Amino acid sequence: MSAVLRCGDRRLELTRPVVMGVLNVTADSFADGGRYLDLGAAIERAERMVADGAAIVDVGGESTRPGAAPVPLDEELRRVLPVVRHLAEVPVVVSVDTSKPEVMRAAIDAGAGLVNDVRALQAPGALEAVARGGAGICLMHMQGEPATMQQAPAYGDVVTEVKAFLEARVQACTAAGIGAERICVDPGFGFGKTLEHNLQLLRALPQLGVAGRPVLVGLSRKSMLGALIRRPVEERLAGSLALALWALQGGARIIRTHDVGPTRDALSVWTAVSGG
Ligand code: 7PJ
Repeated sequence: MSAVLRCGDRRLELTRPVVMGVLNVTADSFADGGRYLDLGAAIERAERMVADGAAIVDVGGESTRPGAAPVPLDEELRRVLPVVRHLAEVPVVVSVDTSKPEVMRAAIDAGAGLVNDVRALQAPGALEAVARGGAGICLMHMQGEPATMQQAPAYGDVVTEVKAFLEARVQACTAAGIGAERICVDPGFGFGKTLEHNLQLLRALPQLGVAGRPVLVGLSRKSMLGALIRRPVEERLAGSLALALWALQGGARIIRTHDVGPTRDALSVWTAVSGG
């Protein structure tokens, strides 16, 4: 597996795993909706995550949780751009969590080094926006759309299908001029998946680094943990850390989390034990 992810003019060294901190500038995200709509609060939160050891801060203006309402373009730009602009001055890779090519372009111009797209650049114009902007890209698998994806997820073989999708999207990217060194992939836990699908993907993580690209996982506080440990969102940290360690053992190199400090600690311990 390649140990570098190119993010615009920054290189993310992945010989050791890194943390991506989640910053939702939204009204309705399930874990922290409404808390960071104010610019000052968002920036304070981001700087805390950097101080706690985040290598990437993922700024999102539209919630993708099951059933969430779509956000108009203007509103998404208004939420995301000031935060991206501010963080561009901070030594961290700024990621923009969006599926809209206009938001990708504007965020890259404002200093974002990575695009995190739960629709894997399938919107018209999205491949071109990233290709031209020079940013890195996280390609995530999702079955269906957020509004309905958890109603009846179904696969023949979830691992084969997720892997084939990610391979096809890596190919689409390279064909559009996005160099492989700019790409990471993500099986998309909870995005059109039952608990059993998520568990199968976790067991198969070593196979999911398609084209030798680094694997990013988002497991933090997710409802699969609710199902496993029967605890509300605010009480899923220990479960999230257990999944993060499992994912590292399976080869994941970027851990997306709401809890940067504790996750960074878990990664540091894992890295020391694994001989890194
Ligand atoms: C993910 C994401 C994920 C990537 C969300 C939440 C729900 N992006 N955006 N991977 N999940 N790449 O924050 O738990 O798993 S939204």
